[in-house]
Amino acid sequence: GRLYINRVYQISAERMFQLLFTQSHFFVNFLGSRKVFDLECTPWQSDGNGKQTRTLTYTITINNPLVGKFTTATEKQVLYKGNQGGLSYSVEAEVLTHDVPYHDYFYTVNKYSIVRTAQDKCRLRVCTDVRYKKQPWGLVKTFIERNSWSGLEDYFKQMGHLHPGGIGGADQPHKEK
Ligand code: YK8
Repeated sequence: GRLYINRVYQISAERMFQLLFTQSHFFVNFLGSRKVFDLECTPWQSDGNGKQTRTLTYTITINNPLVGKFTTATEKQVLYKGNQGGLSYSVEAEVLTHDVPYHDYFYTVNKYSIVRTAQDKCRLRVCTDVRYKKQPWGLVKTFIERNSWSGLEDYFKQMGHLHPGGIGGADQPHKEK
């Protein structure tokens, strides 16, 4: 996978969670700026085993000439809360884009980790991975990856820059073993 954000922000871990994983003004504005629309989301629901899940559906505007102008997407998020309560959050999100070429071959997994580093500071890390439901032909795989990474990089760079504290942006992505 790739690490797209890894930085300390001047807000509490709880606040960071609220900003990114509830329908906060920040998040709704952010999606608006990405021309993501028709957002619908279920509330967080506990599965009884310490995990919570929710599902988002939305339509994404794509600025890639190879692809149609829009795609619908379904994002399933699973939340694992740190046992210290409010100190750390880890969210794993599976994103399926339904109307792009080869959509039946691949999906994306984004892992968000929010860890408290001080009373009003937290570290946000975002790692992403492109995964396959069926193995594509080599050339197709290259094509899927090239286009996915560039779209993901663009998205998370902006997310890293847009946070309310106004300090810094996303770090340069790099490959992780
Ligand atoms: C979520 C991954 C791939 C997709 C896109 C597909 C190109 C098709 C490849 C063909 C357009 C918000 C992306 C980037 C759209 C945006 C998705 C976002 C950023 C030509 C082979 C949407 C996180 C997320 C996950 C996956 C991203 C798509 O919160 O390139």
